[in-house]
Amino acid sequence: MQVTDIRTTAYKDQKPGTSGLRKKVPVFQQTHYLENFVQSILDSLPDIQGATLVLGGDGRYYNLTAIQTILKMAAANGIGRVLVGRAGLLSTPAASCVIRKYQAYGGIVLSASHNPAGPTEDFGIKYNIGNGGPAPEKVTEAIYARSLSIDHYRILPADDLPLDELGKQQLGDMIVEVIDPVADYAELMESLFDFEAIRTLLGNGQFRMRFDAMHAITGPYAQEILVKRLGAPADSLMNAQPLEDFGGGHPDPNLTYAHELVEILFAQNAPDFGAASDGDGDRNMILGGNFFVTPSDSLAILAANATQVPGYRNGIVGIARSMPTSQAADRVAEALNIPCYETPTGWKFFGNLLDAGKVTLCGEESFGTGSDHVREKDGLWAVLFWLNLLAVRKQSVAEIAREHWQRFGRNYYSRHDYEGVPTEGANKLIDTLRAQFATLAGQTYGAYTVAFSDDFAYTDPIDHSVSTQQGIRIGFTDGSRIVFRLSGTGTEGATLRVYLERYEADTAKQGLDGQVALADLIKIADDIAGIRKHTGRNKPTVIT
Ligand code: G16
Repeated sequence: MQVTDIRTTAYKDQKPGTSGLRKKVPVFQQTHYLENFVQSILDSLPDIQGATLVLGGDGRYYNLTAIQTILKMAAANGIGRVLVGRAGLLSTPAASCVIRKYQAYGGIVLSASHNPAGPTEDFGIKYNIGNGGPAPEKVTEAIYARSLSIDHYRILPADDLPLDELGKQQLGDMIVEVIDPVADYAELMESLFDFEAIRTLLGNGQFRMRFDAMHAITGPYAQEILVKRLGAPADSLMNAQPLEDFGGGHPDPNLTYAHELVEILFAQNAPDFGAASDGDGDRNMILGGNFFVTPSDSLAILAANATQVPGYRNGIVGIARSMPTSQAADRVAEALNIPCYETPTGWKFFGNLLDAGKVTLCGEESFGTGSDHVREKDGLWAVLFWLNLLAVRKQSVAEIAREHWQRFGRNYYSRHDYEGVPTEGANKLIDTLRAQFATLAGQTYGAYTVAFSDDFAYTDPIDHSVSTQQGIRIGFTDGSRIVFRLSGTGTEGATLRVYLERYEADTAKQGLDGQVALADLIKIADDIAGIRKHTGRNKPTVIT
């Protein structure tokens, strides 16, 4: 079959954000837009002739169209073999698992994560390297640089391949192997957790759980693992049928967007355990009956209890958290006498630490938790970890969390998001903060005195690469913090994120509602940054 060389013109807006290139579907549907970016990826990778790539996505609208195009381009560019999930499906952690297990060169993952899906909603594409993790900045920068000068791409003029049956097919000189998207991942989970103990818990006739797949990718994974292998009743799963438009929902597992699950878990006679995952299966939210575990607390609790779970029985070597994530995990690391690393937002920053064996567990406030078992955050992994803990400790979610606070203190924590605000106002807000760096330290706001303010910068301890301007920190003398960042994953205007944290050691004062405990800091954030003025909003879109 003859490879076709197609002339194209570069687009100037293909700069990957926090996690790959995310745009509205109509943007991807522009002439050659997807092809330009795919060719830019392939052109940026050295020695790919004959290599094996993994390909799959979260099943959202445009997933299959993009998969067919990418297969034909991979064949035209000399890729030797592509492992593609059946029907083009692979959750993000499963893609990472498959890349690692089959020692693939890398993978292309199609997802806009938790962003809504459909003909006028979001689509995304990212490249993962051979360790199974998101490409580091030097790779994404090379891809972007290539996208600015690209003038042709290569594609094989072939019919679309059938992707619904497992097995091998030939596309030009390339082999396309359709794989079961769930099997390898399920096997990995079974190697990490005590499935027998969880099976006993789920089958004891008393324990009740709900898992909300939000009509996104984790439905089939939850069906296989929770229902088939662990014996959870079928009605433990909600919205388990993946849909191209995620049922019109916003599959972001937080208190606002997973409200159907939240209402069930906060009702009278609530189930014992509730969890949700996002569009591509890498995020998680953990709930107990009438109890919400913040992602920051979840990381700290998993770390403190890791040895109770088979996969981590020998202990953890270190923890990493993104800068805006609360410092709850730091306290656990200190008690365990292991290091805790603070990285910029973006799972890609954990890759080097995991590869170097410096950390075992990682987590982010943005509902991401994971470990060295793959190189992505992993929603169902976190759910299984919690179920394993509940099975072993024979306590409720709330009891485990409260005991944790008694031992380590409680880091009250909340994030306020202002979504889709005008970019100009958001940038002005950040500039206003930067302009105050020289004068903020020493200023007093009620009971709080500013100790420092800065732009977070990170030097990777392994490859020494430097990332600057990763969020504005305002630290107070009592250890409280306010952090301001503009999201790198949105596709409409700007999203301002305000992260608030206060530590409470006194066990008598640990039972407050988070928003109440943080009320003073919430006001101070507005006083210092002029949030209302610059965003034109008088309240956040999402509070987590
Ligand atoms: C991505 C990244 C995460 C990051 C999150 C939020 O998650 O992988 O590391 O914390 O975005 O980023 P931002 O605050 O820039 O919007 P996902 O689940 O969207 O791939």
